[in-house]
Amino acid sequence: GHKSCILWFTGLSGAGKSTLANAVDQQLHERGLKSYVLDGDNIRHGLNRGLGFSTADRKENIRRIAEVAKLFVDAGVIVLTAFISPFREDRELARGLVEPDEFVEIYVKCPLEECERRDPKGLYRKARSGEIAEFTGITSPYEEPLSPELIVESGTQSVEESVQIVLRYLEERGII
Ligand code: GGZ
Repeated sequence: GHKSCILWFTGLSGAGKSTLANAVDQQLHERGLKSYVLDGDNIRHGLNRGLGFSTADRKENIRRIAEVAKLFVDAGVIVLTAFISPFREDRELARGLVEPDEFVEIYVKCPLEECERRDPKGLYRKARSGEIAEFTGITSPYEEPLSPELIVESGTQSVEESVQIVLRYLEERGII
């Protein structure tokens, strides 16, 4: 068996949050555990369609995601959320919705320069040219976590290494 919890991935666009969350999800699945990934693909295109990237919309985006994540915990699932979630206040709100031992904040830390160098979707280039306004790290803030449960250095570590760090932590904590 396992304890249900929220694995809250936070970090810049292109840091690798979704990639890591999905890789961890796959490992949990292989161990027969019930888990589910919430990310832009299933939330920003559905429930939160209509929300943009102003501060107010990002806060509402994260608030709804946190409430949905709490429902997954109630349902006995390990839920992995992969959103920039740039504001400390909003991440703390999410943390406050569940028991202290049910929230694991994972900072997917990658230098802005590296995210911008990778620029998988060409969004940083568009942000620099002014084609996209309020882009995180360029023209909109990212507040680094002050005391996350885990920091994963995605600029220097492989996805496999990062997955192992997350799984080892969950084992040590008795979550899985
Ligand atoms: C940041 C943006 C923006 C702006 C579109 N700023 O790399 P991606 O493409 O796939 O991930 C980014 C995603 C961020 O959505 P989140 O819901 O995670 O953001 S937040 O938690 O701040 O609400 C990026 C894309 O959407 N994107 N415009 N202006 N990222």
